[in-house]
Amino acid sequence: MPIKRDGEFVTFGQHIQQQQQNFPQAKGQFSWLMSGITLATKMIAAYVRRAGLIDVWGDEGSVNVQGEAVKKLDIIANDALKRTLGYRGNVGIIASEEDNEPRVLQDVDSDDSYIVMFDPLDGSSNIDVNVSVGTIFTIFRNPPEIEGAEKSVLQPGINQVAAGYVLYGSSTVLVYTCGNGVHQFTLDPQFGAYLLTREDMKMPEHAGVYSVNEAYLHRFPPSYQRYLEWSKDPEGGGFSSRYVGSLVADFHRILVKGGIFLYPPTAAHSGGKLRLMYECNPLAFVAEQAGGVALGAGGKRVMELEPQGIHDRTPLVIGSRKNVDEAMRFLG
Ligand code: AHM
Ligand code: MG
Repeated sequence: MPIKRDGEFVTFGQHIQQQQQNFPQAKGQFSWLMSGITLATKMIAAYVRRAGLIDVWGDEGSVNVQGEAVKKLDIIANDALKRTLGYRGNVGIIASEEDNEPRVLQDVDSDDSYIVMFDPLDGSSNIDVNVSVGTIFTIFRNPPEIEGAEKSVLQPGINQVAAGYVLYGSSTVLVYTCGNGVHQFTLDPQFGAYLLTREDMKMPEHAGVYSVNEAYLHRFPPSYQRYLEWSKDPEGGGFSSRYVGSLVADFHRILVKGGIFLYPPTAAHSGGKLRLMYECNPLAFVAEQAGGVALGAGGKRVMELEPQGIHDRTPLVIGSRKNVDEAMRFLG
């Protein structure tokens, strides 16, 4: 049930405004930017709900910068975000996992300019089979002293101002943090509004569940193989397993129920498959704010990795604090 304050439901817009009161550095313009993201995700949710009824299944026919087949819905989601953010005067630069380069929307003329980066439709290979997909976003300040979009966006995750995701699942939920806890909103299709349904979420400290594409086991480094062997050994961890193949869905389950998600280096992706800027940084910010841990290349904290390029990838180990500590006894 939605959480009520003074007998009233709390919408996402109201929540952001209340958060801003606690952050003198966050100006009113920030909620205007966030409303661009919520509008786009409501549009995407509407398309996802009608998949199969309208022509959004299947490949669009091209290959993106990541070398993956572009789905029709990837394009729709990417365009929706670019259009809604394009109208927000305080969004200086946008960068999408689907596009080759970041795009400058406005030149920086104040210290109230932001960079928005997003994975418009995460897990899009699941769309044709009615499995959950998501949108991941992160927001940085647009530093006036740096010239050039590529240089401006190459910031470590610790600089994130806000981050989150929308999961188009059995219901549509939006989870976000701006460094003051993690909050969840559920889209009420009748009102067309995101209503607060979980406040100050905390990830359980440990759970006996791992999430990994285990079909690649023999292509993982031996340390990961040993950890996974221990995890399922009834004399070891005695874990169960869940894997959706949409990062947002796999992560959301861990946020709510605890456990660990791993995307190790593989023979095909020796540096990891998941994208540092569009996927790992935003989820790491959410995980840490909920009391969890996120480690990337070299076992380092994801949010301290220095990006060399906007499409950098990293291995990822993310989840409950004690699960990650346990895993690092094998991986460290
Ligand atoms: P996408 O952003 O192109 O959809 O790719 C990322 C997805 C993640 O959602 C998911 O965790 C991963 O790829 C699954 O990869 P695999 O099929 O190798 O298990
Ligand atoms: Mg993705």
